[in-house]
Amino acid sequence: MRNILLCCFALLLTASRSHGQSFDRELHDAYGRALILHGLNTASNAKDDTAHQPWILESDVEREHAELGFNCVRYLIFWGAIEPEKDKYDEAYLKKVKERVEWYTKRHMYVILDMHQDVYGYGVGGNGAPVWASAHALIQNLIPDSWPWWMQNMEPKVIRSYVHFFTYRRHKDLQQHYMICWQKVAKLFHDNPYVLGYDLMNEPHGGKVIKTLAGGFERRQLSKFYKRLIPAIREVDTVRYIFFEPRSFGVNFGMKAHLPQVTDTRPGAARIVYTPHCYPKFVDIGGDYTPKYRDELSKWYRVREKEQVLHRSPMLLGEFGLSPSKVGFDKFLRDLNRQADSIHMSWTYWANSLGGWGPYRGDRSPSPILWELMRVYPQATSGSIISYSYDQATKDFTMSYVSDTHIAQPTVIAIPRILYLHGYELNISGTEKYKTEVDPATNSLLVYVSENNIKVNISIKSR
Ligand code: 9MR
Repeated sequence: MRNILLCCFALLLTASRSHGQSFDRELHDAYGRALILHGLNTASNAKDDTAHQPWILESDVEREHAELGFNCVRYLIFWGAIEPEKDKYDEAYLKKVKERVEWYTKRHMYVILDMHQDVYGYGVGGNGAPVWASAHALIQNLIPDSWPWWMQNMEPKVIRSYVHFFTYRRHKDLQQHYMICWQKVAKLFHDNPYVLGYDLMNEPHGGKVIKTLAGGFERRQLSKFYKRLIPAIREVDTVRYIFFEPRSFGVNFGMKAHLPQVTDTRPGAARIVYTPHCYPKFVDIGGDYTPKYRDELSKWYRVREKEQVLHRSPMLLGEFGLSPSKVGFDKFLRDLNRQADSIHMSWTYWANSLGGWGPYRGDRSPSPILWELMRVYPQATSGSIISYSYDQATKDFTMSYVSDTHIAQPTVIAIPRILYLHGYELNISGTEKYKTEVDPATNSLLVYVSENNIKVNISIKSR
C-alpha cells in the first residue's frame, strides 16, 4: 500500500504545471495541488544547544498548525551533530530529530530539512561541520564581537576550512562524508510523505571573498559539489524535493548569483527548488527601512526571478528576518510579502525563537513580527494559480485560479484563527458549482469546485 501511495505521489507531482509557464512556479503535493508554503525556521538555538535541539515543545507546533496558519517548517540539522566523530554517527541525535519532525508531519505540515552551517563549523567558532572536518582548531578570534557575525568568515582559519571542503581534488573525503551524512538522513525520512525535501547546505560560502564575489566559487566548486551531492541523495530518494542555495555573500543583499543551472538526476520531471535568502543591508549593518531599501528589495526580487528562469524551478525564500525594533520592519515585511505573493514564492521566516527576531515574546505572546507573518494565502490549489494577494492593512484577500477537477482534494486557503475576530465575507465567482467547508482543526477554508477548467475567483473580506 505504501509503495502504491509513493508511486501516486511521484506521478501526481509531475502532473500539474503553472499557468502559462514552461516550468512549475509552485511545488506540488501528492495530489497535484499547487503548494504555497509559509513557515518558520526552527530553530537558531539548536546550533549551540548541547543536544542540537530546537527549544520548541509539541504544543508550539500545534499552535503553528492550528492557530497561525503555517503549513511548513525549515528544520535545522547539522553535519557535526550527525557525525561528531569521523565515521561515528550519533543515532540518538537522529532519533530525536525524527521525533520532532513527526510533531509536524503527523499534523500534515511539510518539513524541509536544512543542513545548516554558519562560519563553516564547530572547529572554527561556527556551527555545522564537525570539529574533525575543520582545517584548524579554534585558535583566536580576530574579528570584533560587535561586527555582524558573518564577518567571522574573514578569519584565516575559517577561510582555510571552507577552501579545504570545496577543494574536492585534494580533500575528497570531506565532501564524501557530507554526502554519506545526507544519505543517512534521506534513508531515515524517505518514506514520510510530509517530509518535503532536503536543503543541501545553508548559505554556502567559498572562503576567499574575492573569488566568491567574482563568481568562481559558484561557477566551479559549488556547482560541482551539487553535481556530486544531488545524485548521491537520488540513490536513496527520488521523490523528495532538493532545495539548493546560491552563495550567501552579496546575494543575500540582492547581488546576482553566479550559480550555473542546477539539474536534477531523478527519472522524470525535475524536483528541485531554488532557495535564496533575503537580508537587505539595513537589516544587519544598520539603518531604517527607507525608500532606498524598498528599491533594493524590488531589485532583489527581479534578480531572483531571472535566476529562477535559469534553474527552471519553483522558489522558496528560505530565510528573511529582522528585529521588530527596526524602524519600518512592518513595511519591509509587507513589501516583501506582496512581492512574494505576486510571483507565487513560498517562504520560511528566520527564525522561530522566543524574543529577538522571533514571532513570540519570551512569554510566548505574539510579537509584532507574528502579526505581519499571519496571512491569508492558498496553501494548496486544485488547479493553476493565476494570482493571489493579501493586504495586511485591510485584511482583503483575493485569488483566481483555473480549476482542475481531476484533483479530488479541495483548494485550501489558510485563515489564521485570530485574523477575522468578527467573521469574514466570502465571495466565489466564475462558477456556481462549488461547495465550501471549514477545517475545524486549522480554520482553513476548503473549496471544492466541480466544474473543470474554469477561472475561479475567491475574495475574502473582514466583517
Ligand atoms: O540570527 C542568528 C544569530 O543569532 C547567530 O548569531 C548567527 C550565527 O550563527 O546566525 C544568525 O542566523 C543566521 C542564519 O544562521 C543564516 N542566515 C542568516 C541568519 C541571520 O543573520
